[in-house]
Amino acid sequence: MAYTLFYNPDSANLVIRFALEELGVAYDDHLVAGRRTGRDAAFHKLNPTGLLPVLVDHDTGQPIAETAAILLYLSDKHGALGAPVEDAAARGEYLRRLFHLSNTVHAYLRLGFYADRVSDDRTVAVGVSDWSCRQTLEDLAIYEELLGDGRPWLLGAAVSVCDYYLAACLRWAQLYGDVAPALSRGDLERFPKLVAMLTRLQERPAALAAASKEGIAAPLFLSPVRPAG
Ligand SMILES: N[C@@H](CCC(=O)N[C@@H](CS)C(=O)NCC(=O)O)C(=O)O
Repeated sequence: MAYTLFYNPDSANLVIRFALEELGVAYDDHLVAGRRTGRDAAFHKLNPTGLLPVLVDHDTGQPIAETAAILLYLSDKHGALGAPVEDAAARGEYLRRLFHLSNTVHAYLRLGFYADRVSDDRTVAVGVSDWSCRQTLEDLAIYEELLGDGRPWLLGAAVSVCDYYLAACLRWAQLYGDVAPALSRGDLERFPKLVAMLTRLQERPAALAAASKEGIAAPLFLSPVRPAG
């Protein structure tokens, strides 16, 4: 095995699994249940934040954490699903989108998912959740505009980790949240090019293979359903 993916079904590790399946590399996985506060000492040694995902690269024995860091690491190491350093223009575009997905889209959604952790006051939690939803809708308008030149994928002609990262965030936004899911299918209908991209992505064999390994049934990104359990 080249890698071990530490995971909890339908958590941020799902994005990494999409990338591993697209790359066709050999990996196994290790289930880590529960919330970060309850995770065991061995896991905290791999990632002191207690957060998933963690990917161990068996070439180095090193654990890598943080979704975007793992995606960048894999795309660089395997020369696919991203853009090479040598192509400065494409690389700049890749890094810009990947970092935005990580430090803005995913981060805002996390606030909405865990709004109950922000405050015990229900009114505050609802406000945080609503704010997270509004911010995400603003970001989706940017991605819709990006697809406006007819490109099939966010970075252009080829699918990339950015497509999967955005799609997974939108899946979770329709399913989870302490207060309420951030988005509905109706919200997504305002972005038809994005919907077309998600439709293509959720039919890819790698996407379906990754989902099935986490007990997730189709459809993956548009009107998804929660996995059982
Ligand atoms: N900044 C981290 C966030 C990852 C994250 O939110 N992980 C969630 C799973 S979706 C987690 O481990 N949550 C457990 C908890 O907060 O108790 C990343 O990008 O990887």
